Parts: sequence; C-alpha cells; structure tokens
Amino acid sequence: MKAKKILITGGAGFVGSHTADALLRQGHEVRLYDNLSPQVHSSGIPEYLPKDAEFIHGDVRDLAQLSEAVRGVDVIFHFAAAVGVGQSMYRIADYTAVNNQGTANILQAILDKHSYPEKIVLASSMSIYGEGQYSCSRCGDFEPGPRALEQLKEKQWETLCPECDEPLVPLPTSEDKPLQCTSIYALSKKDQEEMALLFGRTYGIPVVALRYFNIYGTRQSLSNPYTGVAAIFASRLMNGNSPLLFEDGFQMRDFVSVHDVVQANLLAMESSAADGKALNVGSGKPVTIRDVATELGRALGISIPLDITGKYRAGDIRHCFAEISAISTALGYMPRFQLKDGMEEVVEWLSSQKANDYVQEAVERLNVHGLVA
Ligand code: UD2
Repeated sequence: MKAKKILITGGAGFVGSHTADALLRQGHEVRLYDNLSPQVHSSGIPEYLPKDAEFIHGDVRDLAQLSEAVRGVDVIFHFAAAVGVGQSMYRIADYTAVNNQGTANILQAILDKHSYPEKIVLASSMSIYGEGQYSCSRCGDFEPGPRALEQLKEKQWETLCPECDEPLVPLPTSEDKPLQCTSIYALSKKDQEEMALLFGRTYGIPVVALRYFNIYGTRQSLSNPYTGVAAIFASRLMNGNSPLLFEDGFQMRDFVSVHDVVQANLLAMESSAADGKALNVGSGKPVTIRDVATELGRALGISIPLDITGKYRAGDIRHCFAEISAISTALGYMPRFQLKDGMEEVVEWLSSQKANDYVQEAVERLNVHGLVA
C-alpha cells in the first residue's frame, strides 16, 4: 500500500491517538491537530502522543490555522469535538462553535486551499438516534420519542409503549432508525454528519460517518467528568468514591473497545464500500451501566458500593445498542474485544495512571442548571 499523508483532528485524544498509532505502524505519515483542551488534557501534552507524528497545537475554530493543516493531505479523520451529553445542555454556544462551526471550517479550508482529500472519515455518535429501537410484545415495533418528564419524575425509567403503556423491550438499533436528538451534543453530531456527507456528494469526495457507540479503553481521559462513563467510574473507584449511577443503573448501552473503533476507522479509509454512508460502530452487545461499574470494580479489586442516585440527567436516553450488520457487510468489520478482556487491559493501564475525580463538581454544575432531577 502506498503511504498516505493523513490529518487527524483531535489527534491527541483517545480515539485520535490510537488511530494515529495504527496508521504509523502501517507506514503512513500522520499530522495531528489538537487544541489540548484542559478538560481532557489536564497535564498538557499527553505522554502517549506518538513521537513519529507531526503535531500542530491548533483549534478547529481557527480557520486560518486549519487551512494550513489541511494542505496536501490525502485523508482526513475529523475527530476533534466537544464531547459531553450533559455539559452540552448548558454550554450551547461552545458546543456549537467547536462541533458545528469547527466542521464547517474544515470543509471551508479544503475548498479555500483546493486541497481535496481522497477520503474524509468523521466521528459521529450513537447519541443522534435518541432512544434506540424497541418492540412491544402486544403492539409491535416502535421508535419512541423521549420519555415524558412526568414519568421520569415518578422514577419510571423504562420507555413505554405509546399504545398500551407497557414497558417496551429494547432491540438493536440500525442505521435506518429515524434520528431524534435529545441533546445539543447529539444535534451537533447530526449536523456534522449531514454537513460532511453533503459536502462529499457535492464535491465528489468520499466521506464516511462512523456512528460510534460507547467507546472505552486506555487513554480515555481520567480527569474529564463529562464523558466516557467507563473512565468516569474508574476515576471514582481509584479515588475511593462510589461510582454515581443515574436512574437505576439498568440503562443499556453498547460498549466498544477503542481497538475495534480503530479497526473500523482503518477499514473506512482503505475501502470504498462505505463511501457516502453513515454506519454504526459498536460491539453489537448490550450491557447495563450497573454491570460496567461492577465489572470495573471487580477487575480493579476495589469493593466500594455503587451509588444508585435515582436521578435523571437531561439529554439521556434509556437504551441504545448497535445493530452492526451494515458495517460488517460493507467493510468486513468484526469486533474482537469482549468487555471483560477489554476491561482487564484498561485496569492494567490504570495501575500507572493518576485519576482526578471531578465528578461531584460536574454534577453540581448540572444541578445549578436544573439538568439533574
Ligand atoms: C459516550 C461518548 C460521547 C457520546 C455519548 C453518547 C466517548 C468517550 N464518549 O459518552 O461522545 O457519544 O457516549 O451518549 O465515547 N452515567 C452514569 N454516571 C456517570 C456518567 C454517566 O450513570 O457518572 C450514565 C448516563 O446517565 C447514561 C450512561 O451512563 O445513562 C451513558 O452515558 P453517556 O451517554 O454520557 O456515555 P459516555 O460518557 O460513554
């Protein structure tokens, strides 16, 4: 394979840096563009930053700097984003500037510099679905909207059948489920996805949007209390605190190893079979948030009881896990990491890490804005 010049925005981050390592191993030339957001990188440049990559300390809100960064690259992985469902609900302008305008800037930079890449791979998110797909044993399949506030106030967490009011059974969510964003973050990801795909169609540039589910793995920020629930739980446990679980902890997600996400990223770059598409990237297996916290505690050998708050975080959905047959068929993607093995790798990494637990402050900030009830 011919070596390519590759730009990764958000390249110092969790997904960006792992992707960079894999690309460098394949002999590609990698340029990382990252603003080293203090919320994620509390100690500045991370020690894992690959030495063989070029590093540009830059912000996607800076069109001039970005225009230099896109020059002459063959492939762009656009991962830079403000990431946090709850936080996005009170930092609306910031999230929109970084995610929506930042993406617009990349596309503008490509046009302004006449530097057309052969591929753009964009980090989208499962959050754009809102609630996942469901079925009622009596009334059939549903794609329900957000749960009613009255029901959440009564701590009735399950999504109810719109016809008979009985709890629905969650099903794997596929790409054709109508999108129903329930947070500003989700809305910004939907906008990023549509903007990039539309740009690709207009200018004949292959674009792939990957809808990542809940990613976990080494290098996930241990100081960011707003996202990365596995790392948040780890940080709580390592500081002797109970993981805080919203609702009753039985909400289900799809936890996918960062190594499987890297597999999907590379396949999307190398193959043309997913061009112009938006595809799920998950493990295909549902797991409750409670199980994640329990499993992590067990693997760390720390026995601290979970704090089941019985509170609801604005913007959260109940259940969503991935149907992965579309990406498997198109790209041959096959998740290789089971949660249990993946957790063990994380725990080994954690033994050399310091975790700053800012979760209490983060919850207080949500409280101030009436976003936890
Ligand atoms: C991931 C993504 C994020 C976004 C989100 C989609 C990463 C690093 N981040 O965030 O970009 O796509 O998924 O929803 O992959 N919860 C608790 N206690 C906590 C924190 C969270 O109970 O301290 C619950 C939360 O209420 C929700 C569930 O855990 O029910 C998952 O949280 P999330 O959706 O914010 O997922 P997260 O943080 O992995």
